[in-house]
Amino acid sequence: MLVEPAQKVSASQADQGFDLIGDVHGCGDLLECLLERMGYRRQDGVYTHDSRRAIFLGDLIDRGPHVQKALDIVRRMVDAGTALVVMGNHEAHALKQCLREGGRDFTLPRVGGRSERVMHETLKQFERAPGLWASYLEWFLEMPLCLEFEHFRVAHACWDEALLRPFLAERPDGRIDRRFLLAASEAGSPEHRVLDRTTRGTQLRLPNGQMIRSLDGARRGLFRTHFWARSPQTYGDVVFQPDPLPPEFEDRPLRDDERRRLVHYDSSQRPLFVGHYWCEGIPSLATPNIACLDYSAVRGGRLVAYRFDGESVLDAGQFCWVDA
Ligand SMILES: [Mn+2]
Repeated sequence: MLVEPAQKVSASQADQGFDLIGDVHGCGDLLECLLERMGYRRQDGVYTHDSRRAIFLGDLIDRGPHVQKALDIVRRMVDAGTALVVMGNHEAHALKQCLREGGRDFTLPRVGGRSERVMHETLKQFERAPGLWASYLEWFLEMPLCLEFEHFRVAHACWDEALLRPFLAERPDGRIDRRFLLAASEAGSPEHRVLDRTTRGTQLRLPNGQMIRSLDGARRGLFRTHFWARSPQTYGDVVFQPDPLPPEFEDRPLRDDERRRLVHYDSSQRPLFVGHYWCEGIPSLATPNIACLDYSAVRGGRLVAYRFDGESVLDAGQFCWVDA
């Protein structure tokens, strides 16, 4: 797999543009349409562009009808060096559920909560190819948690410098391993903090056991928060998800302990690309240096890319997408 140590690109590679692609979630057909729209052509079974490379922001699997196809496209590209990929929370979840300690024991998890049901639907698509699923699990474990280039950064959900700097000092290629994964299954461990923060971002719990009914029918006591408000005062200043907060909570002041748990990615930092947040509508920039590329393709939204040419101020004209 082509991930350079410390994710540094050589001079020749730095001349290329990068096409950053949001959560695919098993929408293999849609992914083909997007790649073709951006000028990628299939050569010897691999989507290739003359002068650009793709970077997938994670969450290739789950929810969609063509998980195998999506994985096949992306793994071929990564193996051939025409794409890079970072791990999403869904790949991390699959690893935790299926990849047991000590090696090659791949097992179906029990059907439990909502995320297990989602994963079971994915595993059904591999019912006749358990060896193939096992090989993809091994591949998920090779995915770096983040990528850092001279002119931009990539993570599935959040770049928390305070956590990622020491992590990258220890693991310059951004990858984890079985030992790390096992340690990360213990809530509150340093490994858990890095994996959870990077693939799932920050969330806050609504007070008094209040629940949000989200668009997929689930009830949640947590809401997803973003990381670019300079001095957020209220829940409404940091909420980042399609499900609105109950109106009485929009103006609720953040407590000090809640504010301390939030992450801030400063506007002076190099551009950052994330997926994860189920955005809707016409793609737009979160800030001039942050773009979220998850536009809910698997829920009938759009599969979105940003065509990055090294600019330090992002440009909404660089979005490219296909409608689901
Ligand atoms: Mn996702």
